[in-house]
Amino acid sequence: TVIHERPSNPGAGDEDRPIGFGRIQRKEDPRFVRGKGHYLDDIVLPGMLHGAILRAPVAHARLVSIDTTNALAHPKVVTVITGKDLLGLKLAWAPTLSADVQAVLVTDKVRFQGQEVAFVVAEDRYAARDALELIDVEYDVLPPLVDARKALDPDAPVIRDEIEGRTDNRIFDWEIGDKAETEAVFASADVVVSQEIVYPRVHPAPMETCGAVADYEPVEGRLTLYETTQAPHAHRTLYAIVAGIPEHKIRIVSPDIGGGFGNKVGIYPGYILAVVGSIVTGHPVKWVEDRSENLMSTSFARDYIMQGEIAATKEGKILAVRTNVLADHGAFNATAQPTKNPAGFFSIFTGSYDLKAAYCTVTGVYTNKAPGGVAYACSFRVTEAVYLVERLVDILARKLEMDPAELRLKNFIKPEQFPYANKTGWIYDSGNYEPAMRLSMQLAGYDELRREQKEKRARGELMGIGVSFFTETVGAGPRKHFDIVGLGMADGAELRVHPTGKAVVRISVQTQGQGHETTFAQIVAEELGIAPENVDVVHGDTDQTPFGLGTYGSRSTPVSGGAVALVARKVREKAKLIAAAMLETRPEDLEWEKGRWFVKGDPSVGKTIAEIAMGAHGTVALPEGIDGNLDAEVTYDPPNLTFPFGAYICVVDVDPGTGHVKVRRFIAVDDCGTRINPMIIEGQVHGGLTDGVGMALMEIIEFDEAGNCLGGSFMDYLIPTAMEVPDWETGFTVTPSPHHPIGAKGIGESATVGSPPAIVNAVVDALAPFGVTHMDMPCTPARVWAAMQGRARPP
Ligand code: MCN
Ligand code: CUN
Repeated sequence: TVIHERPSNPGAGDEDRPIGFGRIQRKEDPRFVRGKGHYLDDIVLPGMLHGAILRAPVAHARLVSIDTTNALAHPKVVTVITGKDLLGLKLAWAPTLSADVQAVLVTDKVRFQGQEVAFVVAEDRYAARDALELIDVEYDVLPPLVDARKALDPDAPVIRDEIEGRTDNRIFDWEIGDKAETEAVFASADVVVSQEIVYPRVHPAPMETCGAVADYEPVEGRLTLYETTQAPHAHRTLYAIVAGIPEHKIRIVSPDIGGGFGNKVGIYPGYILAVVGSIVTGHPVKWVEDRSENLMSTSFARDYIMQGEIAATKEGKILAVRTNVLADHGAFNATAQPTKNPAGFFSIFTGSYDLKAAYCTVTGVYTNKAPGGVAYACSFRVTEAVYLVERLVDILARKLEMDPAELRLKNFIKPEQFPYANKTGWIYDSGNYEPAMRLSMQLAGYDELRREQKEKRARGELMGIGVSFFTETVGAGPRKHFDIVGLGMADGAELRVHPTGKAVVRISVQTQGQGHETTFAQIVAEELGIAPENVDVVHGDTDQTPFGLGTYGSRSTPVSGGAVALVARKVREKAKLIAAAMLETRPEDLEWEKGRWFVKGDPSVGKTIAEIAMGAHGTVALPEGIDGNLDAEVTYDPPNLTFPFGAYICVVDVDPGTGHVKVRRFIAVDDCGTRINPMIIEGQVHGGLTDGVGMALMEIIEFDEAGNCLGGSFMDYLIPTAMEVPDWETGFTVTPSPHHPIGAKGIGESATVGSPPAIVNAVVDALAPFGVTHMDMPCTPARVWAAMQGRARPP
């Protein structure tokens, strides 16, 4: 492990322009900062029509009738599609990514507020929206189920009564770990603490909402679908299966994406409706949702009610963790996650500690809420896992009257224990936790902060210091263990080096702001020794890129990054053979230096990659079996996931009069193994920390008793701005992944995973004088104030 302290925000004007890894400015930014990005809504096709969705005003209701006569009479309306029409096309229900089905348009019953009821196609967006009000729908309102805790009550309304034989709202029961062993450890432990910990429903709320432009060409039967998607290839295969259009006649194009955060993994009814609209009208159809539609109907995140318990010796040796989880999946099980993992990667709730036992059960239930569940930089629910264990460790520290940082240091998995097999079946690839924790404490001035806190407490001021330490599991596959609807999680890469030595690399993952056009070029640059600006990265078009499963769970660098490194190495080896032919020598007599093969012992005689590329395409007599190009392709199936980690410290001040929490400082030390572009990594961390402030202090999607969504606009669903966040203080350690081709681990979700517990731990620490040991997110002024009065909730 190498330990660095790099000041955060080193500023622009960084002159460092390495060939390969390093802090280079993003290649995509010139187009974004000049307003030349090309987003979905920028797409305009000749003859294009516009779609709008009529949505249910209630959460649970029998559909009695729909009358579209008046809407159809609108002069600009071309067609109106209802659930009945889709039944005729066998498209009323579509498979979800979790082996359930979801209604594309309501045919029988409304199951959440905002659900899709009818689709209007008109000449322009305004007419389409106006016509929605001309549709008459009669509903027979039913009692809604909004409290997941009541979902399994015998008298609960059965939400999915369209499924034959279904009499309750249970989706799945899942368990992992050794129950008996864990019970035994708990029974013999000196100290056990328990706490109900709720991770509320939140929403990724990307800046760009979801949308699609469908262009069906009937003569050849070709569908071109422009979509806001994080996984173009997986989508194409699913459309082929669902719509029966041959896969080779479907082209998915994912243009510039204005943020995804997991919101753009699934297939939404609107996408399918745009396709149906195009087939029915013979015109391209654009559908773009508005902000409320995005917040109310697309993939939410979390909604886990966790009963947690932690067992330890009285000296503070943590022995075991156990938890029962009630998972609210909404009206359809549409979470985007590997088939074998109904609770995602939640089973990493064992955290960064060397436990004797661990056990968990997760029960998934239907409620009258929007579907989704795996989104918002969650690393497949590592967010919930880390929040659970890091809150429990803090509660334990309080009980034992130990410093929370010391308690963590005492229990970390030791460097010599890696690769470490935890109690729920993960093999942590590499880690060195103590130096990261010590570095964060040093950057924070931890002891000094504790002294300051003591003085302030004596004066009645409320200052809190929160610590969290996390280990993530990111980068699924291998394909033998992980699939999405049967598609194994591996990714392809194709690399072409053109005659003049300029390269194009084609990848199957999708950038939504993470800077792949820069970092993937840097991987090729590092391996081939050519400048990153001479490598173009192509993604987001199934006609232009090799098959692969797409971007989520921070898998791009771990999987696709591995593919890109390996394809570049393949090109380098091919270049060696061609160079040998050009130099009339044997390949084994050549040696590599960045960018060039040369003759051992005679460095002046050699060929650069550009010269070799020209040779390959030229008239040089090529060795047997070598084609006349400098191209290669690979599909990379990773042997394991990668396990990045980090140590976070948060300092808050709480206003004793109002309960307002101010995040004064935040120190984040991350370890994502080999760092490709430190500037991009810092950007990812800054963004994720900001997410954390949002979730810990502001964001929540709640429902009233009637099932009305209370977070359907940015007036109600508060997201943080620069005003609510401090200047982030970052540091890092480097513990490479032993199995990844370049030693890199994912970083895209680390800060979102690691920061909420640090912030909540800080708030609870600030409220210690009131005897508060836990409070649920978001720690809004009203809730903090209530906690200070000894109440669980504001009145
Ligand atoms: N990187 C690096 N060195 C490493 C690891 C990563 O330089 N050791 C770089 C990568 O090359 C890439 C970026 O950091 O440019 C993020 O890489 P990675 O961790 O592989 O994550 P992904 O690219 O797969 O991005 C997905 C992740 C997820 S799942 C969510 S959710 C999220 C996140 O990224 N959504 C984002 N960060 C986001 N950032 C932006 N701007 N927008 C989103 O929608
Ligand atoms: Cu869980 S959000 Mo990201 O994995 O796309």
